[in-house]
Amino acid sequence: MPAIVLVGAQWGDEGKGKATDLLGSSVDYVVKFNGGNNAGHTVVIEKDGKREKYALHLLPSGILSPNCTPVIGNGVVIDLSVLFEELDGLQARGIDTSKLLVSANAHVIPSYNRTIDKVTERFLGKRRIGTTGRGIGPTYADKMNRVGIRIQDLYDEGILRQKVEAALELKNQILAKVYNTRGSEVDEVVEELLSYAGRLAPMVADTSLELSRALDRGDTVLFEAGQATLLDVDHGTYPYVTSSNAVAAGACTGSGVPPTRIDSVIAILKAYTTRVGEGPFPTELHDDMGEFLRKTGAEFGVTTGRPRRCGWLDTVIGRYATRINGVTDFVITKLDILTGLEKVPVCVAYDVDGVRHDEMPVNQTDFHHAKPIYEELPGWWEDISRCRTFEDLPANAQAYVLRVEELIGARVSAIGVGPGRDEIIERF
Ligand code: 2SA
Ligand code: GDP
Ligand code: MG
Repeated sequence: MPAIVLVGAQWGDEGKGKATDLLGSSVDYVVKFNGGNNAGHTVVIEKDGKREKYALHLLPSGILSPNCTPVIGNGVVIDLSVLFEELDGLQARGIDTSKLLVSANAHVIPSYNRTIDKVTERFLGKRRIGTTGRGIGPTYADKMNRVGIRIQDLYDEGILRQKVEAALELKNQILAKVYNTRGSEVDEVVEELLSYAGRLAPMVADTSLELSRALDRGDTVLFEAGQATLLDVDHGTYPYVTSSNAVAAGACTGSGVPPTRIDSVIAILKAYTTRVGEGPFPTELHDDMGEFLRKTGAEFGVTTGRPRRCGWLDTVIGRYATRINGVTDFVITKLDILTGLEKVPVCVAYDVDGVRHDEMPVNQTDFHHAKPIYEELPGWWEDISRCRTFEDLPANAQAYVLRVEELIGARVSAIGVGPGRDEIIERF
């Protein structure tokens, strides 16, 4: 399987980082193709007999696998201060980061876009999106408006200055007049961006060409999505989405590798559902059960520490993820968190103002009104964290996986039973 895309099936934090890290040892390249340091992946690795935890934001999870070349593709937006902070942090822990490649076409998050992200959210008040405040939306908006700053601009000071001047002319006025906030100085912004250019230079590459040659050689390339299907700007719960294409198709535009070269799509589906930020969430639990999932599943944001909203598994969303991403295989994560429940409810369809919907409503107003229709599956009490084959699982846990597989319409090839690298069941 030379080109594999890995995506989140729900609203993110499904455990993509762990899945990528797991595959990382057998792949040659791991490519981040969308988003930026709004992402947060936790990877737990056994090192010298001890469990070590790594939180990654901007860097692809493949950076933790020694033989893997990590790539930041053209579809990513890069906060350079965060990039070097993350690299320094990993180097201090003995991780070799020297193979990292960064696309010359990727966009840079200038400091003024972080300011705009934060003040816009404050201004929106109740209508806010609940962004991570990392400047993601304003930077993608600049890209589409054709006023964005790209990595390659750091090596042409004249162009860089022109772009910053043009951007600030408008943005400083908006900041002052609408938000009553001080703007940025052109010189300061240019100077800060140029200060990274030297250290970045050896990493800058034509990553599309590099990946094309890698695939020609028969190397294995893993494309790792940030965020997830329902946070995708086109196919998610708009406007409560991120500003990039987090679905499998985004791997092509975000890396410069064409669709005809993609061989398989793996979607990560958490055994229940979580969401951070605002927006509709039909199976959300506001009771003790929601608190149980948050506590047992340690559902707090890796980037901002925000408590995640929690609810039951929604297989309407799972089916939608199968269709939109062309999923060939699912990995169900965190099945261990559901241990100890008498019944495990699974949403199979929605009731929208008295009408049953088996598929994701195309109209967002309908989705906001969707009430889950549940099927209750029998639970299990046995600790499953040491199970390593499907047959090791208690009968009711097996039945849960098989029913979910039927409802989402694609094969479940692996099941997570704990956060560790080895706490996984592979099904062939
Ligand atoms: P943004 O900052 O413009 O991308 O925010 C827009 C929406 O996208 C959601 N979003 C996320 N949802 C889940 N996890 C994310 N990353 C961190 C993590 C979250 C954290 O992996 O733990 O630490 O808070 C992520 N990034 C963006 C966001 O909540 C908005 O709804
Ligand atoms: P990502 O954004 O999709 O990479 O996911 P996050 O890293 O933000 O959140 C997933 C969390 O679940 C991390 O803390 C992982 O260590 C943890 N995790 C992943 N798979 C499993 C699993 O099967 N069981 C348990 N208990 N934890 C898991
Ligand atoms: Mg995350």
